[in-house]
Amino acid sequence: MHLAYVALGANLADPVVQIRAAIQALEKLPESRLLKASSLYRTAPVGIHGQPDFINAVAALHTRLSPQELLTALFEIEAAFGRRRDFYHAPRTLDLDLLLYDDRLIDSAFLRLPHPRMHLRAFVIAPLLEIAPECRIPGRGKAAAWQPAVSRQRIEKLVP
Ligand code: PH2
Ligand code: MG
Ligand code: MG
Repeated sequence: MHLAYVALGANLADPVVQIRAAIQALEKLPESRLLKASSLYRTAPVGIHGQPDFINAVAALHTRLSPQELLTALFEIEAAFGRRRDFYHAPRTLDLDLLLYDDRLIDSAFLRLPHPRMHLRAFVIAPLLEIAPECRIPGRGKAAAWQPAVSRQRIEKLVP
């Protein structure tokens, strides 16, 4: 079994409903088991302007899928949720990003691990630390050490 972390994000079409449904979809991934899902967070868009706030969360899974198989399965869930890729950083019904897979480092055209920007995003670091406070990001040290770097990004935990 391998340990993987997935980031969930949405900012279109009732994003709270989308993210809750996406967590249920992760429970049904083949050869995998959902271990934990973080709270939902309302977050200011990072690196994009003039878009609605996002709802974000992070999930931990055990999986027998390879990183590439897992990413392909995540793309299939995005497509099932009506994800369109009209332009780079277009608003989305659902974005599923593979953050970490064991301590693997991968740099291919299809997949980069760890996710290259995860340590710079409060919308990843805060939910990740909620479910995995001791988490380490290969090549970047403890995830908790990046909290100060992202502390100016607006993020609010939703009460369930
Ligand atoms: N995703 C991005 C770019 N910016 N900002 C927030 N708050 N949440 C996201 O999920 C997000 C983003 C690219 O996928
Ligand atoms: Mg993304
Ligand atoms: Mg993505």
